[in-house]
Amino acid sequence: MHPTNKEIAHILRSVATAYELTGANRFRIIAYQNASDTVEHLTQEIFDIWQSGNLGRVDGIGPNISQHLDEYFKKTKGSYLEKQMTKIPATVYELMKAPGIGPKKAFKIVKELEIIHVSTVFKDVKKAAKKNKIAQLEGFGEKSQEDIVKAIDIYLNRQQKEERMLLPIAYSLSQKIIEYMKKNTYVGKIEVLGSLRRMVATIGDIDLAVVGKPYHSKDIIEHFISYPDTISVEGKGNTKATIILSGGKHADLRVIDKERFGSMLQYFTGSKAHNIKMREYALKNDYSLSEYGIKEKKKSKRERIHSFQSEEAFYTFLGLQWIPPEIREGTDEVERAQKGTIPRLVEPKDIKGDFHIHSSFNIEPSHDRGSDDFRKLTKKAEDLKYSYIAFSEHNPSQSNHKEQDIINLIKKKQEAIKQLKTSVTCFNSLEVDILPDGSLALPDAALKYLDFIIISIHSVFRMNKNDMTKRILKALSCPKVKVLGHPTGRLLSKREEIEADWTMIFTESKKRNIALAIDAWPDRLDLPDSMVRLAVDKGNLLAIDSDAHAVDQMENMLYGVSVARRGWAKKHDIINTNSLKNIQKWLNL
Ligand code: DGT
Ligand code: CA
Ligand code: CA
Ligand code: ZN
Repeated sequence: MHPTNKEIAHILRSVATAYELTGANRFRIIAYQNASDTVEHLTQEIFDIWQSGNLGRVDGIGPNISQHLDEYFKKTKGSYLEKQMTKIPATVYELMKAPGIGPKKAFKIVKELEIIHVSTVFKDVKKAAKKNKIAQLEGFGEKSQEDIVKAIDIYLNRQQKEERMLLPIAYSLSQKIIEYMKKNTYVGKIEVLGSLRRMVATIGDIDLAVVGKPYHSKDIIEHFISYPDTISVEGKGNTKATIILSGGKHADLRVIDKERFGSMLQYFTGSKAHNIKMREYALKNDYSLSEYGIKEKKKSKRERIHSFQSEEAFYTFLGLQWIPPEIREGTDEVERAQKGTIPRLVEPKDIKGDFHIHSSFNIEPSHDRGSDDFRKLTKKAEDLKYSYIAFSEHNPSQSNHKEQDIINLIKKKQEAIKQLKTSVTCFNSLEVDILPDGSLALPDAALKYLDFIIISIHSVFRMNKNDMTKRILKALSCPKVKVLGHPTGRLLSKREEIEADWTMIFTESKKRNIALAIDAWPDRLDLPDSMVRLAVDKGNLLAIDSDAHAVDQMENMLYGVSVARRGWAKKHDIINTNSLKNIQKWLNL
């Protein structure tokens, strides 16, 4: 059983906590906290990285921690990490999962109230609070007791949502299973179904369909349940099975013969809402739908089931245009397919550039820096056949620099970009913080050395709707702004969207020819798909940005394209499908 990124991140954070409570060196604590953050945000499994011998290459994990992880992965008895963790009761770590309950508070509560069972720690703390026992602890009080109960409720609520996987994690997991399944000679075509095929931002379980002869299906199912990462088999029939993988994720597999593959694919791709709309539509034409195909509801005794090899044939039979999986969400796609007005949605190959890449160039930024240099990033852009990219690091921190320092840094970056030898045009940009009052964290005098800027909110996410709207509108008024970065600020299952008047913001962005970002970072996917659709209907420009902080992350563009497709975006809605010439015009260069 392999430990997941979430588990490793938790262990590293726990060690940081143990250090903190035992009064260790501050840098040590920070190193473990950073390593935990890094692991949590990896788009690959840390275990896989370790297995391929590349642990040393992960930025944010130093040689020491890397060695301790190696020991841990090798399952050495009494490994360093485990030893450190056990210095503190396990209930402390568990309680700290609730937002705002820090190590010291957690430790005190657990110790004074003698809470020893990890599995019931939240229940026990809430019970104690009911009896007013926490308020009576030294350094606590009524208010902090209330806050603790609130924090626990938020955590428990969130936990349900967190059981879903982020799209890229589910996607790469499904690719691994597919690769494994192909080793069985009876396995024909294989496809993902369900939310994964529709490229939903978070995935509940993985659904797969395999083409196989009925008399081979037992063999195929046996092969599936022998998948190496299986911890248990939940259901096993002749043509389908469910396995539970380490980390508790489920995968479903169905076997079907070639002749009925299309109908099955359609049925289990969903969504449920789409299938309901389809059923209603079919009924009007006296058909009923099932996973096996389309049944004619004739008065005669002999019923006929039409089955389909391909999905296209299935939709065509019903007089419908084929509907891309990403928009099968039960909005108006069935009506549109009937009229034949489903548009050609934007595709990965339409993308000609990326405006949001964080390089390692030391602009002395306010937030995290990227880990790869201009050369590596441009090389990757060439591989992706891009025409242009923009280096958009976070703005230099304002507290540590005078205005002239900032200008000098930007000029220095501009020079460095000019020296690059590449066929890809590189723009000099920055991702500039929108401060709480709507001003930008960059002096006006610095703007003329930049080709354009992206503006984003990175702090003070909680604000009333009115003030937040004003804040963003004010920021949009700066003439160098060309992209509004990750507009809603959401982090999937971690942070809610900000509250703002999006109609006003979209109107203003449109007026100013500013693109709304679709940030492709795995736990952002921001704008969310439903808001993309609103923006598309309104005629707003959109920019699909990788927000890459490392070369490989430039490939996350794929997930941004999926969000765009789920929002019904066509090629011309997306600014970075344009030729370099059009882009230069848009940037007034
Ligand atoms: P998920 O797994 O929560 O991310 O979402 P889905 O859409 O993958 O849902 P899932 O795995 O429960 O089912 C896959 C698809 O199968 C679903 O989108 C619709 C289709 N389907 C058709 N009939 C049924 C049914 O009776 N029950 C369920 N659960 N799904 C059905
Ligand atoms: Ca599913
Ligand atoms: Ca399923
Ligand atoms: Zn950002």
